[in-house]
Amino acid sequence: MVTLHEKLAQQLPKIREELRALVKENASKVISEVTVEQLFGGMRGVKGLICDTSVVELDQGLIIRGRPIGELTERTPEEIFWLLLTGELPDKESLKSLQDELKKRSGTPGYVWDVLKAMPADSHPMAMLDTAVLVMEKESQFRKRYDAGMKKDEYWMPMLEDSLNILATVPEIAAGIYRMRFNKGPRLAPKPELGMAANYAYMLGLPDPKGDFAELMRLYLVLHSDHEGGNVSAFSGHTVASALSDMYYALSAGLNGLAGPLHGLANQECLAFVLETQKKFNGVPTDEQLKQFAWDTLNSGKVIPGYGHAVLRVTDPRFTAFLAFGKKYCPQDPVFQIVEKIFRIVPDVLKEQGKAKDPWPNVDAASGSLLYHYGMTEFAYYTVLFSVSRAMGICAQAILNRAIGSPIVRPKSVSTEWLKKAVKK
Ligand code: HAX
Repeated sequence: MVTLHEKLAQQLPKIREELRALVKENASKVISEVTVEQLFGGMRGVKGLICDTSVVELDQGLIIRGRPIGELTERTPEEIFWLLLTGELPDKESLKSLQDELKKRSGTPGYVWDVLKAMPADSHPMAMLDTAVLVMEKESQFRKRYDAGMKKDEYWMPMLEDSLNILATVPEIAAGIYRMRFNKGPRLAPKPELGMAANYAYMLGLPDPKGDFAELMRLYLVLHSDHEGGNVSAFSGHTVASALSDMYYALSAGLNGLAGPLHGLANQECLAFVLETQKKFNGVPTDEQLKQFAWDTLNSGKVIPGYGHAVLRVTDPRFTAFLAFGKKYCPQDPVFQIVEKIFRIVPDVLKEQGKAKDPWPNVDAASGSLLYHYGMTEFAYYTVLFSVSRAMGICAQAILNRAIGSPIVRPKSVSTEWLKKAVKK
């Protein structure tokens, strides 16, 4: 049995050595170039970052350390965190050691609740979560050790400490926000012995007589855990961490990006779209009705939430996993049936319109309908669930970036005047 700390301590020196040699031998080799379109297009497709936790292939979707996400859907979030960091799945004892670590670190500082209670009652749950993470910055081991003087090779260790402390408390904070923000009654004390997913499901306090909702939470936390390094939340987190800001600053920053409607907030918009469809047609629409509604939505200048992706060009395998869950657990639910029907109708409409490069569903197209089925009807909360999961990826990336001595991020910007001159040459 090895602990996560021991495993990384074994792996990292070799990885560092390999990377140093790789950079030294290939320092001036060109692997990407930037066109003017990319300059104005959110740097789409420009290869300018290293991320080893996961890759997103346009024809396959998320692959965590060489394993397609579709092969990981039976795993627990703790196993995924280990995999993200080490490239391997833990054996039983190692997994238990990680779960014990998280159990030991569970318990949210009282001042977090005081701060959350002081926020306006109609604050967005994401603003509450990001504030809670930031306010815990004073707990940072990285900052303490950095202030005391620490060798660069050791930076990853307190980053791991901070990450474990964060991952041990974030589900409790997130569940507390749900109960507080939506008047669900007092907070429920954590039961960390249940493991991350079932504990989170329990603390949310929704009725779950058969344990299906806990199962959905497990799947949800696995599927959203990481999505390589260039998406808004991962890249924001990475940029902030690169200034040697600690994990609390970096995670809060990353999650602020996740709160945007083109990124993590899309899941709340997706369900709103599905429910709007249901209301308009008084139930599940016919194929023709749905097709017309999709066109009306596009013609009014709106996007179809849950469809399209900056990288993917196939149905997101995470959507496929949620669809399979819905087919197993709630096939008769009309909201889920609308999600299935949208999947049958909308890609052809988007293809016919010809604007979206990817006409297929992304992860957000199905998840909301499943949460809704289990009684979580507060859409504004959905991105918090996403955040609890994505915290694993952002933390894992930050730990590894510290380990390989990632320098401060500082791409060069140019002015439009400069560009005008440059393209004339
Ligand atoms: N409906 C209608 N039009 C769409 C569309 C959709 N679902 N997806 C893309 N388009 C349009 C774009 O608005 C863009 O139009 P303009 O040229 O008029 O600006 C055009 O198609 C080309 O866009 P693209 O290159 O295919 O897509 P981008 O890489 O720019 O953006 C987005 C990717 C996911 C933001 C985009 O597809 C979108 O807005 N989808 C709907 C919102 C959504 O589902 N977001 C969640 C994404 C998953 C995620 O990150 N979760 O965290």
